[in-house]
Amino acid sequence: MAVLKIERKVLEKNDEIADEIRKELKSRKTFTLNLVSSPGSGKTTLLEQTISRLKPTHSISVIEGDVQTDIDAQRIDKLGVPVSQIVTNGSCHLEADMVRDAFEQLRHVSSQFLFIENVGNLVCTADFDLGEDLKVAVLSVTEGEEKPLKYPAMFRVAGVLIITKTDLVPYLGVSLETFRKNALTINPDLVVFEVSSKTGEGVDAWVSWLKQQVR
Ligand SMILES: Nc1nc2c(ncn2[C@@H]2O[C@H](COP(=O)(O)OP(=O)(O)OP(=O)(O)O)[C@@H](O)[C@H]2O)c(=O)[nH]1
Ligand SMILES: [Mg+2]
Repeated sequence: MAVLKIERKVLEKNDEIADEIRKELKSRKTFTLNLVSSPGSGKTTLLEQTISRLKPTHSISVIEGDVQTDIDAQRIDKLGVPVSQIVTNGSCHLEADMVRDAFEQLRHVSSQFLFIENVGNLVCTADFDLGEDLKVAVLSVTEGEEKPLKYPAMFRVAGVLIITKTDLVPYLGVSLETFRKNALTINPDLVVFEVSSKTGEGVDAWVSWLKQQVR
């Protein structure tokens, strides 16, 4: 029982900090998205594609979360947008206090979009509010159609689902319709996009949806 109480306390503290972050970002009119997925589903590649399309018209900053290395932050830095890397040193998810610290480094820039790329993990990232407006679940077609049913938490808390690597569908014998149906079974309110960051197919639809959110 003591364990349960401590866990609740950790989450309560996290939510308090997340609310502070949300208030600050709201006052800055920054639309904040928290990208959650299993490792390697294509978050950074999607961000690269998204940023290159959004950057001509919108201001953007990025917080990268990884267990080790700043490889993803380096990839984003090449696109010329402000980026701050959180290295969790083992923790499998970002927590609000880490985001608050990373945000301090970006405080001098005001941006219309803040993308937070969470640590690749399909389970515990769902539990932690980071002060975002929206969680975006990213699921690649190589992970299997049944994943939303087996790992429902992430799909339940997300507002958007992006199914990635659609260029690989012909090689895998999977059905995009089944991915979509399984995800909507868990959360019928999900806004679903299907994209290939390799061919660019579907990325424009996602980017125009993003632009509408800040209009
Ligand atoms: N064929 C194909 N490959 C992709 C696509 N998107 C990403 N990849 C590849 O998938 C691999 C992982 O992509 P990343 O964008 O690094 O994935 P990630 O989710 O950021 O990974 P972590 O941050 O480690 O969790 C890379 O080899 C990408 O080139 C896609 O749309 N199609
Ligand atoms: Mg990444």
